[in-house]
Amino acid sequence: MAADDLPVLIAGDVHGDIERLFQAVKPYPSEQWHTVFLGDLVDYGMFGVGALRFARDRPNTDVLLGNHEVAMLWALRDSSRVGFWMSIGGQRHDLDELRLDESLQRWMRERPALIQLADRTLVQHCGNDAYGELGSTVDSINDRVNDLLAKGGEALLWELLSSANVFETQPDRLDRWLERMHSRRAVFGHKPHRASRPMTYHDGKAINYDGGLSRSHRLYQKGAPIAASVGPLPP
Ligand SMILES: [Mn+2]
Repeated sequence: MAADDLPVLIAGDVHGDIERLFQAVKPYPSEQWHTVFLGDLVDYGMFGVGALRFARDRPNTDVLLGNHEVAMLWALRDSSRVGFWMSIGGQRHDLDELRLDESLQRWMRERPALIQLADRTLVQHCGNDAYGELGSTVDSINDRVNDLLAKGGEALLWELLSSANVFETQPDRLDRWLERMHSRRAVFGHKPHRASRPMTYHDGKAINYDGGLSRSHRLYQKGAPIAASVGPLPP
């Protein structure tokens, strides 16, 4: 957890591209920034577990759960899910690595699905209000998420965290969600936008930081700038 007085750096979906991640955070020393990862550090690229460990060990950093972390944990617990997980970019060597590291498994299962910053920014993986099916506050939703991951409830969590981004095109739904969560804007990743900077919608009430960082992602577009995925949160 980080001090509230640091400026906030948001890092969108990394998907195993640790080389571009290192490059992206280099201008932002960890002691000067509160870093928030939006989840989906794993899959597609070769260094998913490496990216998770890097994020875990970076000072002043929060890491949210993405649908890909849930799919990986599901595959870890239930081997019948390995094929599905590999079909969405899962790397078998990463699963083997995670299997050997129980403290990393525990840490993953304890991650929040969403957090609220001091300036009432709500930070989450997908741009969708499906989280609300799990509770009525940030804390109660995260408690339920952690409970599901502790007790074999990955199916429900996978479904919710895989929900399509809707805030870009449904401002009324975004407004209802923000009101319900007592927040002023939502920041998310999950689906690559095609802008050169994090993509802002509805007068800044919704911001997508998934700029398609990973060169291994099926939707990677050559030349996608790093600053589309990793950058300071505007005031
Ligand atoms: Mn993703």
